[in-house]
Amino acid sequence: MKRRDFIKLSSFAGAGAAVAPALLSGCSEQQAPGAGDVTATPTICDICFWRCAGQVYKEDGQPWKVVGNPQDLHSGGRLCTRGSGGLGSYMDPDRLKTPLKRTTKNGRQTFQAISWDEALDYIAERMKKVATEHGADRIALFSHGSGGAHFKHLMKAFGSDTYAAPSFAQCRGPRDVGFQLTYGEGVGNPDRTDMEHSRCIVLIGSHLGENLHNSQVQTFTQALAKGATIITVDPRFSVAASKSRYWLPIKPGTDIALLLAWMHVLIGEELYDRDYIQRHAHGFEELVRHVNPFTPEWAYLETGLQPELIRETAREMARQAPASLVHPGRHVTWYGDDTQRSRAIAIVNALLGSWGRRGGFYIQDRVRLPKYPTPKYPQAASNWKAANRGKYPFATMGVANAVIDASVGPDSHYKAWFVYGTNLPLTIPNIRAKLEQAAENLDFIVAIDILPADITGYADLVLPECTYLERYDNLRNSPERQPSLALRMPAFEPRFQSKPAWWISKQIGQRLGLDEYFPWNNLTEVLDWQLKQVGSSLEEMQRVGVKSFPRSTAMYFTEGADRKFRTPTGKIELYSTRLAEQGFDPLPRYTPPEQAPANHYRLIYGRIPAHTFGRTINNPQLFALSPENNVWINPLTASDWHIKNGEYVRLKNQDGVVSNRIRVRVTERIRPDSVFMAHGFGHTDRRLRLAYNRGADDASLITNVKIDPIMGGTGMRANFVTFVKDTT
Ligand SMILES: Nc1nc2c(c(=O)[nH]1)N[C@H]1C(S)=C(S)[C@@H](COP(=O)(O)OP(=O)(O)OC[C@H]3O[C@@H](n4cnc5c(=O)[nH]c(N)nc54)[C@H](O)[C@@H]3O)O[C@H]1N2
Ligand SMILES: Nc1nc2c(c(=O)[nH]1)N[C@H]1C(S)=C(S)[C@@H](COP(=O)(O)OP(=O)(O)OC[C@H]3O[C@@H](n4cnc5c(=O)[nH]c(N)nc54)[C@H](O)[C@@H]3O)O[C@H]1N2
Ligand code: SF4
Ligand SMILES: [Mo]
Repeated sequence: MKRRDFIKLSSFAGAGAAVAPALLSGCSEQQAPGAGDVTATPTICDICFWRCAGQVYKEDGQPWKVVGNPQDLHSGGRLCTRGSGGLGSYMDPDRLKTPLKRTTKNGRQTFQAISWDEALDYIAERMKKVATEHGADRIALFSHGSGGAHFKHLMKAFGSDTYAAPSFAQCRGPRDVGFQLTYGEGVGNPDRTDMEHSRCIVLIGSHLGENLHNSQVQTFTQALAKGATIITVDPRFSVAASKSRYWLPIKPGTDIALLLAWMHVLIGEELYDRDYIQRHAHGFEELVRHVNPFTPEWAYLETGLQPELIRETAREMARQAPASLVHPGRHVTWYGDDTQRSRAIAIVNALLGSWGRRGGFYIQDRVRLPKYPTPKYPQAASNWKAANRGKYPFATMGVANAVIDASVGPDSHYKAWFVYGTNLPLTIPNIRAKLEQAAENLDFIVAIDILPADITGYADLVLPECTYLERYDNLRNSPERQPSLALRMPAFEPRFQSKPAWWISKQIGQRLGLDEYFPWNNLTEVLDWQLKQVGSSLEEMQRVGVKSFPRSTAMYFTEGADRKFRTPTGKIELYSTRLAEQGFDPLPRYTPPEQAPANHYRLIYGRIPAHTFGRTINNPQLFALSPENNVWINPLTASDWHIKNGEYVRLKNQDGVVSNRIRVRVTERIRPDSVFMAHGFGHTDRRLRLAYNRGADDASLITNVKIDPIMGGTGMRANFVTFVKDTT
């Protein structure tokens, strides 16, 4: 037996038992909803990370519904499908109920329920042991989601400065770095696209409408209603493509060729914003020379897009500029040259003069909210850069895959992990073998989750956090159009023995002698103190939930004025001096994608409106909407393989990995050379009684991973699949 087997089945969960999804009858049978004693409690949705403010309605103390807070400009006062199903996360009967400790029973590893005191004492003891034997810096934190901030604070206070979020190296890292290199600042969260005022929007991949980042979809819809031109570049006829004037069904992986050809047209036909470029840009001459060979005719051979279509779309972008933007995308770790693609997107936007302009990209602002005073953190002996071992010089935070690499083997840099709210086995491609190896030699792994998610099977200790509807968290203070603060507070008592992240981290901190970093009894004291510094109070926020503040900066650049950008040249760097310095291509280079092996199809994946990754599949409300994913196959492909609509198949990738069974959707909406599936399905932990074994997991098929040398991102779209008829 290995030191750590992946535990799929707890000794006390009824394996595989079916649960009726209709758990949420909500209010009593006799009366209409809302007829009883109704209360509303402010919250911030945590079903994804857009963080819309909402109100939780209870009737006679019973859960009724969660809806948007009308005062919240950040969300347009509305929640999306998933956010409206938030009660399902609270009500889920499969939630983690007590702290769990790995133990061996009759020669088999399993989890045993233990008390909070036992769990917290154990963790503090193990942390001290690692600190004594190796150094406090040898503990890494993986985190996604608001509660992670409390663990980040704990880790820093303890002397560890390794923090990695898959939302960087598996998601938006390349675009943040690409824009940072070009403009000296990133796109931000929420993305600073000024779509409500745009007259032309170009979407490269970004499948808004299926990607349901709430207010972004709303501003996109506003632009549509005002007659903006939408140009969607996607090998799939996405929902956004169906709303577009131009759909460019590009050959996957060739977007940089298209972007270079657009630059060629904008420059060659003198359609770019000459004044903007002269005033703000560095390296225009180099760019002119660089894009000279990349004609639309050249790009046609790469992308399969007609030269006239490339010219016409470039002209349309320029016609509407500067209220014209190429959306930077969000999940952009596709082909391993993603920072270069993001740079190319940034450069097209510069040629259009849209950065800092109305209808392009606005300047974000936020509330100047002071931090609650605690002592300075100790200097950690090493930080996440140690895990990168000199690679990925432009990573701006821990690269999750590099931290995992540095946790494998007896001489590994890291000796212990905290994993908060991130489901590594389904999130980082081709990672299971490494997770097992890391688990073999790490001193301990603690997982903090609300569900027995797949990652918990690798942990020594699993801590049940309460859901967002049962806890306080830090205030939302997102950089955006209109600065605002929003409060998340408990609408319900925590179910079972679950506890909030702030409480867990404080308890561990106290056991480590770090009391001075937690000089309060309850997070409410911190929130109240902070709010009072900006003229509000916890009492006020408990009433209103959201409070807007005036902007302290202009929303757009001052027309005709110079500006200093935070780049080495102080200009928008079309030619990146920083990339050149480190030996990378200073201007975006196109690398043709790998070709499919015979009878294989490129695997592409994305979102569906009803779910957020894998985190909502077991949510009874959202499961009812969409219990499994399907694979989109073009009718030509389906007929070659004699596959019928609705039939189940398995997908087999170029390395022989076979997926779970997945239902086929035969549709013209996908190119014949590709197949498409939604990410997040195919869970492997039986304790997730709804999600277990439903649908297929795209991550398991992504064994060819293209690492971006600039920032460490994991390019995931270099994989191909063929079909295995399902006989079960
Ligand atoms: N409902 C819902 N919404 C979500 C999320 C969720 O889980 N559920 N997650 C949120 C998060 S964290 C993120 S990062 C975003 C991600 O959402 P996006 O940033 O929009 O993600 P993409 O990878 O662009 O989206 C996939 C699209 O890219 C297309 N595509 C595939 N290959 C190529 C190619 O080579 N070229 C081009 N041009 N297109 C290609 C696919 O067909 C698909 O339509 O969504 C957010 N919104
Ligand atoms: N193959 C493939 N891989 C991908 C993607 C893809 O499309 N395909 N998308 C990528 C993208 S864009 C991103 S952003 C990442 C995201 O990947 P992750 O960071 O892993 O995010 P989630 O999948 O949402 O994982 C959430 C985990 O948090 C737990 N959780 C939910 N709510 C809470 C809570 O309140 N408290 C705690 N403690 N835990 C909670 C859930 O049960 C789940 O285990 O994945 C990336 N990886
Ligand atoms: S976009 Fe939807 S799921 Fe995400 S925070 Fe907003 S309401 Fe919640
Ligand atoms: Mo993401």
